[in-house]
Amino acid sequence: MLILHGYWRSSAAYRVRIVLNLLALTHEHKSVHLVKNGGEQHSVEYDALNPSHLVPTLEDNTRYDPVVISQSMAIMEYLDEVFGEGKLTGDNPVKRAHIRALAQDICCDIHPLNNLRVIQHLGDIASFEADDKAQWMRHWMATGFNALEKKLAKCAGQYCVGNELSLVDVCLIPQLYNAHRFGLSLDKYPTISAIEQRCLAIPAFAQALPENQTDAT
Ligand SMILES: N[C@@H](CCC(=O)N[C@@H](CS)C(=O)NCC(=O)O)C(=O)O
Repeated sequence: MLILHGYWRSSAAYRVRIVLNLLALTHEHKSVHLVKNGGEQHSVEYDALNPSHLVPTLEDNTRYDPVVISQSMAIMEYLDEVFGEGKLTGDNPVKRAHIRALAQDICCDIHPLNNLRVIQHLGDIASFEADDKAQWMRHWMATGFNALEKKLAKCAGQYCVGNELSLVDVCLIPQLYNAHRFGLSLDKYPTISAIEQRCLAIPAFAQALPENQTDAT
């Protein structure tokens, strides 16, 4: 059995849900509530699984030697390699590098600045209120999307890289969910917006939406 430890609103877990759906992999979902009781990611049980106290974490018990994997990019590449045909990651070294670079523009340069613990710390040390936090979120998303729009304008077809889905689309859609949540207009991003419409029309993406998860409140 594949077990995904995640949270409905976690964009990193949302990425992995999309890949599980695209590969038609049945899995058990274990909810780690990031807010309740100070955050279940800090519990002793979860610490034993992932001392980084971040979701997602994947357990793969289908193997002779069960494995525990953290980091959504590592999880997605593992799933694509083991259960898929490696198509989401690219079928040659140049394409793989290109896909990883664009995915990391989102996962490494935008998303960490939007993370819950960063926002909470800004409240603690700089007295950020809700509006300041939302402005911070929008600022870093806009900074990232300004560059991404230019890059995608050169390489997109139906999807971010040509006409086949890749991990770039998988990372983009959850980040756009956050953009809507924090009120960032996408008017300046026609390429990104068109890709969002196409991806959300695919059942694997729609089923992975936060609101469609059993732990959504
Ligand atoms: N680089 C990690 C990031 C994981 C991450 O930041 N997860 C967030 C939710 S999207 C989290 O667990 N936050 C908990 C916290 O900030 O306390 C990955 O891609 O898996």
